[in-house]
This record gives sequence, structure tokens and C-alpha cells, in this order.
Amino acid sequence: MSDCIFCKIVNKEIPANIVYEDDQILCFHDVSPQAPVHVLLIPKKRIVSMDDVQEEDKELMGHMMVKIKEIAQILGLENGYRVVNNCGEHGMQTVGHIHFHILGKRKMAWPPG
Ligand code: DGP
Repeated sequence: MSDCIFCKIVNKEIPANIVYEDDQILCFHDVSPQAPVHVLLIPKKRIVSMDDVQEEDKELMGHMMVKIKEIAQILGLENGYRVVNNCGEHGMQTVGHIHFHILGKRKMAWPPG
């Protein structure tokens, strides 16, 4: 059994507000939203971080990238959005299951903090 919180969401052991799901990936609302719309896109397979992506994950990672625009459409992000991946300690990653934040419905600042 994994202690990974996102694996528990994948396995429906803990609830999440799901936006999109297929056999490979899951997208759900972030519990601590930093924008009016803030969801997390994850692979169902646990990959710890961007630093752990392997050659064999190319198709899965590509699938996620292709689905982002579809998810943005579901969420009504017609004015654009930001996609963020935090990797490792300096990237301020807090959950060890690779995820892409999709944030929208407000204008973002740059550079990030
Ligand atoms: P990061 O800092 O990039 O690792 O982002 C982790 C995000 O995960 C953070 O924005 C809060 C969110 N999060 C943590 N635990 C849960 C949870 O149990 N449910 C949901 N929906 N989001 C969570």
C-alpha cells in the first residue's frame, strides 16, 4: 500500500473533486486553490517528480500535455491559463507524485516567487 496522497486519490481511498479522468491520468481541484480555478493533473502511475521521468514515460507525459487544452476547455479557461510543475526541494514540491498545476480565471504575475 502506498502512503502517497495522490495515489490514494487515484484509488478513490480519499475523495477529490474530479474534473477529468481516463485510464492513464486524473485531474482534480486543488485543496488549497491559488487562483479562482486551480486543478492538478497527475498520471495514475506514480512518478515522484519531473526528475524521475524515464524514456518509457514519454507517451504518458505526451498524453498529459495533449489533454491540458481539453481540460482548460472543460474549466472555461478561454482567456488563458498557467501550467506549473514544481520539482524537488528548490522547486517547492510538497507532494511526491508528479503533478501539473493548471491555474486560471485571473491574470498571473511574473516572475513567480
Ligand atoms: P506542490 O507544492 O507543487 O507539490 O503541490 C501540491 C498541491 O497539492 C498543493 O497545491 C496542495 C495540493 N494537495 C495536497 N494534498 C491534497 C489533497 O489531499 N487533495 C487535493 N485535492 N489537493 C491536495
